[in-house]
Amino acid sequence: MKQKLYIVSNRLPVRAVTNGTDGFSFVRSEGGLATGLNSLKTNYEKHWIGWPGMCFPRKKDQGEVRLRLEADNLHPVFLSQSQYKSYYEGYCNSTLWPLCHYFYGSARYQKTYWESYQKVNLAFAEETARIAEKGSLVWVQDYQLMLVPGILRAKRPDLHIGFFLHIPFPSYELFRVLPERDHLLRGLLGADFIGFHTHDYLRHFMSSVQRTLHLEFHLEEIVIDGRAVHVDSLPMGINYDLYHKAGRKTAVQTYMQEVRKSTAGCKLILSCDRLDYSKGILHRLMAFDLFLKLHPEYCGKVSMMMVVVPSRDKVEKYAELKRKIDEQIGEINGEYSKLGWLPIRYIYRALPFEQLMALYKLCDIALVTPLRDGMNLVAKEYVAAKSADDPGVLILSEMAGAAVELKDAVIVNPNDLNQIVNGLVKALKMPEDERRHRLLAMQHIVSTYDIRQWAADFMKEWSEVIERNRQLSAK
Ligand code: GDG
Repeated sequence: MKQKLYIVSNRLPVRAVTNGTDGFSFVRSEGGLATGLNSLKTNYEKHWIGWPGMCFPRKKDQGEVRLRLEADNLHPVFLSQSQYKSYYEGYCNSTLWPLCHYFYGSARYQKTYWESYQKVNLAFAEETARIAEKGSLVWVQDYQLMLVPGILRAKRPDLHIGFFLHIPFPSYELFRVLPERDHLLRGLLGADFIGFHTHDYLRHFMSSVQRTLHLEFHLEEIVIDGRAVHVDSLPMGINYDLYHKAGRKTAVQTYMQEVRKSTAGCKLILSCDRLDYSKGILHRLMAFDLFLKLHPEYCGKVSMMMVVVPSRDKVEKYAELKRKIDEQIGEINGEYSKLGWLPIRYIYRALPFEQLMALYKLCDIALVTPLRDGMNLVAKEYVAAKSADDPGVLILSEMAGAAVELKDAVIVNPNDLNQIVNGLVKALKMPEDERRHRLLAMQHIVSTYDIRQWAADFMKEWSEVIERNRQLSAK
């Protein structure tokens, strides 16, 4: 019989959408995580616990949603509108997110946010405790659910608990600012194994544990309540083949031709992110403005293809960012446009996969300049999508976790607009041989350590930790 693996994440890999006036249906929203975990399907029977993407106030609807989802091993946790506001928009995205991305001054502290975060984490842990089979594996994901491992361990000590943090773990000097720092750390330490994207995040976590909880650690192991918690850095990868082979799809080629028709003779720069201040979109726009000012020879010859995917736009900071982006694009286009040439083409919506792939394939440069980013998968996807016969250049912020692996990108500090401008000029002038050499070196890394390898490594290391703990407790 297959071992059961329960994945607990804020969202299920499907989301409910309203259908007409009363009904609803489910759309799959497969991200990288779902793909990586699907590759483990031969070894485990997978179950997923998470929010179905919509609030269902009526008990009758909740019952129906549960019935329909459970047929696919998906287990919903329902949130009320007010929980969505205070837990998700509140503690998750107005307190933890800005703090972990070094936007200390933007973090909001409200008692109701924290109370709601605790309640929702409890609800996720209770649902997991209710359905998980004895002795099975529970893999909790990300900053929305940092208390779940601790609650679950208290309720169900028979379970094996893993945790992966997808965003940066900030330095102790920032983390200590959180009034609830002890609770969050103790929550995380309920896991047997905790993974981070980079070694730096891991170090920050270790020093927070040591200085906040005064626990000792040896190498990558912390001892708490007579139990060992192991930590490691495992940079998340992508489904390399999916992106590398995307250009063969007819739909992708058709979109490429369409875009090419209206941008002939122009070098294209890709800018693609969720709407988020951590992604450095405003700095990127300022840098592009400066680039056009300092290098008028490129006017009419270079365009930026800017895709911004709506996200958290009910949070005031995000709504304000959207307004500023719109304004700045308007100003740049107003100032530099010529008949037949637009400096920035702007799309504010998520593109279908094939259209995004057409942009990855067509753009000569990807400008990925977050001010902070746990990893940044767009950088890896762009590298995978390009090919040796048309080698693109990746300009990458040193503040993205991806910069640890992608050393052959043109690395810039996103706070220095001149570095971005120089990066653009360097990329535009780079000889084809050098572009190819850099691309192939990065493709080697991204294809070797892909999402399947990441998931498999996490599971392997976690099972070794479980085995060691078993032997320790048998002594
Ligand atoms: C968090 C961390 C970490 C983007 N535009 C479109 C679209 N996308 C897809 C990309 C990519 C994903 O969204 C974005 O992933 P990122 O990693 O860049 O950023 P976050 O959403 O902030 O993710 C991050 C990640 O978790 C994983 O651990 O890397 O640091 O913040 O896959 O392809 N997809 C479609 N249309 C778009 O217009 N279809």
